[in-house]
Amino acid sequence: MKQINIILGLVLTRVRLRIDSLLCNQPKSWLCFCVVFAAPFDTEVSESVVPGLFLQGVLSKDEMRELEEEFMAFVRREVHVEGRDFCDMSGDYTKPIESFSIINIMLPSKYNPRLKGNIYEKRAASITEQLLGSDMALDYDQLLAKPPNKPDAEFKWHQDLAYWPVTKDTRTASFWLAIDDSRLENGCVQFVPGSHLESNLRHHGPLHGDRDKSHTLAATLSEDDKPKPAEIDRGDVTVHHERILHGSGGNFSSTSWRRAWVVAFRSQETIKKEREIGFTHSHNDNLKVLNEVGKESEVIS
Ligand SMILES: O=C(O)CCC(=O)C(=O)O
Ligand SMILES: [Fe+2]
Repeated sequence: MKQINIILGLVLTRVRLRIDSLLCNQPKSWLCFCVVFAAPFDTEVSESVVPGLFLQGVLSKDEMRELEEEFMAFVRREVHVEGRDFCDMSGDYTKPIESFSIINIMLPSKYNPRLKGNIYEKRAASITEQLLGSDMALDYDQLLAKPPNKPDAEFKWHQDLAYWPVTKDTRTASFWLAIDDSRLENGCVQFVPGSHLESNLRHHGPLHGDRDKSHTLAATLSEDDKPKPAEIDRGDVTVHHERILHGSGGNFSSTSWRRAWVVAFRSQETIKKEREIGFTHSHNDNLKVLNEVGKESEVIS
């Protein structure tokens, strides 16, 4: 039984994870996206609800209020975000900001350096170190917001690695922090269990035919794919693998936003390789670089 320590304010809370069978024989499947469930130390561990690592109450109510305030300053456009780093993941770059369905802000801590090393990032870094080792670092952060009444706020099915240049060391811990209770109705993320074990990435194509028109890539589900919704509460976190197939539906709620703060950790070596070729996770990166992503046949080593 592996235990993960999460420093919650001054209190050290131990989270006992059912990952004894996970950090096992297969180096790449450090998370088996089938039976993983985390619960506060004394709580009974039950069977899987989320096909990924699920950590409850990673941020306290007070911490969430502060993070939400920082988040909304971006949504209200009080923080300058350059060009395509403020975009709509469900539409193309010509869509007017007022009608965005998935407001996507890339690299918030680049645009607001005060966010660097915030409490969420620190906690996620500590969890990552315990899962994957000490050579990991923050590669990028991202804010995603679906306002209420946005049935078209669909984040297309994808594997994260298909969005990135493929490096020799692909290890990633992607943290998805729920700012709102996240449900099917408001467009929670859904994961396809087991898809991270496939030997090849699925085919992904640009949603609008051309990465200069929108950043979004899309894969299609096969009949055998059985997505599972990750319905988690405000302050909870999921951690996912770079090869797991995932996406999310529209926001059909008339009252609730569906907001998430993503921080992704990768090896320092991989981050260095990405930067060397000009890949920074900014949507303003050179198109030549963006057109080369997801090619497993051209591993950068
Ligand atoms: O928030 C979503 O709907 C998708 C998020 C996602 O793709 C990710 O965190 O990798
Ligand atoms: Fe993703």
